[in-house]
Amino acid sequence: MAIGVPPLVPASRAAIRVGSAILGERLDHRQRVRYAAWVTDLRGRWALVTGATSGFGLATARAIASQGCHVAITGRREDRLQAAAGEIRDRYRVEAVPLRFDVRDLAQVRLALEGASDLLSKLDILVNNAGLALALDPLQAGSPDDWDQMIDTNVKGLLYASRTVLPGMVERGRGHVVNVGSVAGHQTYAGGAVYSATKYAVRAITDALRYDVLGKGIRVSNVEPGLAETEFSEVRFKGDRTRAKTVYDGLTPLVAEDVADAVVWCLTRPPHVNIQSVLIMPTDQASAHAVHRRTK
Ligand code: NDP
Ligand code: 8X3
Repeated sequence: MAIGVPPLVPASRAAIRVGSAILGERLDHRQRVRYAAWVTDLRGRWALVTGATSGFGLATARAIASQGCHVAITGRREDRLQAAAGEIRDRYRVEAVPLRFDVRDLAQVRLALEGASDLLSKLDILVNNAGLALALDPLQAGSPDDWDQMIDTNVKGLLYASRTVLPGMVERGRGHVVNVGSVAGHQTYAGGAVYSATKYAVRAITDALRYDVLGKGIRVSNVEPGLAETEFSEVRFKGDRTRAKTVYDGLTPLVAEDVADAVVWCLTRPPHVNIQSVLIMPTDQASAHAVHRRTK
């Protein structure tokens, strides 16, 4: 599905009724059959995307905004947040609210989200994307500080944002939580013990949340990419750009827009469809361990 393509809108009154009550709407069998091709309309809705100062988060915020959805975007880098919010407003003519906070700090998460006027009372979409990997050391030589940062960001940060946003969704009986997992949440690799553990945890939390909100009109998805060229490897190797580049040597990795496309696809399925998981890999990658690299 191409980003920015307007949704297919059946013209009947019944269709408009369905479309006006997206995300969590219950349809009878006849409606489900009739509107199997109906896509959820994001126009006028509100989404929160964490980690939107670069990579998947920024591309996802843009892609969601291109569908007419207002966005609240988060990250720690104020200059990037302001620039992204300004660009999204100008380009897509939607509201874009920059919220600077560290997802590792529950007090900051709550203060930012509860303090953003009536944001929590209107959020239909939460994309839990903020995250990182640090280093590729074997566990016996690993840095406990790196472990803390990965666990605190990828697992606890996701929990903090979800805990703050979900009560409003439950109250309204609708919503969609999209977590960003990884192929590393299915397979481990050398030097990836803790990063993998965090993404296995994301998968477990996503699956368990589906039970917690069952019957409450809330969809829960896990978008799980393989190798994608963003700032991810630069962060992993602590600013060493040369080493970061070697991760993608000789292969064609995913770009952030590929992942954003998958997120938008999950969000825009008909209301009765919950995409539980999308494992999205480069064609040059068969698994965490099998990558095809062309020699020069
Ligand atoms: P980037 O480094 O480009 O983006 C990471 C984003 O997370 C940034 O916006 C960053 O913002 C934010 N972030 C990191 N730490 C914190 C924090 N403590 N508080 C708030 N925001 C934070 O990487 P990607 O876009 O590639 O990564 C996004 C997600 O995708 C991560 O969860 C990653 O694990 C996952 N992933 C990445 C893959 C890849 O190959 N690239 C593959 C599979 C999954 P700021 O620095 O401004 O705070
Ligand atoms: C990021 C992809 O292969 O570095 O989640 O774990 S990988």
